[in-house]
Amino acid sequence: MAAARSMKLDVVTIFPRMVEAPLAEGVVGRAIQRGLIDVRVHDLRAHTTDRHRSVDDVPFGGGPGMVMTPEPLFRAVDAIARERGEPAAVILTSPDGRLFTHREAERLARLGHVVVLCGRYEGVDDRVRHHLATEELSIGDYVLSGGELPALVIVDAVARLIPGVVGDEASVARDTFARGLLDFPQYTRPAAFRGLEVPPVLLSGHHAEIERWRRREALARTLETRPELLETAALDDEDRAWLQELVELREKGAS
Ligand code: 4GX
Repeated sequence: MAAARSMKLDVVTIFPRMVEAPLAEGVVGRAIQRGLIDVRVHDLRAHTTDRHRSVDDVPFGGGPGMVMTPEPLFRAVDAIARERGEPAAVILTSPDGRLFTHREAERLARLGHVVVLCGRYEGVDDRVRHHLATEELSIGDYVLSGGELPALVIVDAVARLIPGVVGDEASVARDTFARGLLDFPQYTRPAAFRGLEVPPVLLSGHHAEIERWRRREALARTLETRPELLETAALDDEDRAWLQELVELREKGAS
């Protein structure tokens, strides 16, 4: 059988060290060492042509702040395409993008080669958005000082979905957003800690009961903190009956 070609990821940034250091640690660091993912970080300034290596300029029409200039970004992607092959997607990280979700991570993990452009300053020249980026993604509704953390978030979430990156495939499939529900509570030893005891069912050895308890806890947590997830989660009749019970209990408690 042909060896699986590892997923290629390229990150373009004016702060390469800010991206490189986190990538060297943990699950992602190990995946890179093992050749399961091939991540390169590119210094945008290496693709400038002027004496000052500038990557930004004042906005046409006036206004505060600076805008990332198109030339270095286009040149960086051209160089990546030459050295690494044509990417399947060029992502611009920006608060104006579509929300990056687990579903988006699953889609990107199937692409084979993805470039992430880290925006800085007030943003990028709109010709980058229209003619270089193939998509624009936001990691959430808050304002960061640059696209480097979003790029790391995207690389991390995508890397975990590449076969072999996370040791236990079953645990990836069981993850919160893969299942559509929040996680059930986890405990480890000791069984009693400063007088706080682990739920007895977990020590009972009754696997069916443990599964039922976990399912119920996951449903209760989801109802409490992320009720909108229940609209799209796969629920059976027993789940619905338990949720109904929780809602009734809550109504009694409130009155
Ligand atoms: N999820 N930021 C990007 C500059 C910028 C603005 C517009 C391109 C277009 C963010 C987020 C985020 C702050 C990174 C503004 N670049 N990115 N930067 N939230 O807040 O992705």
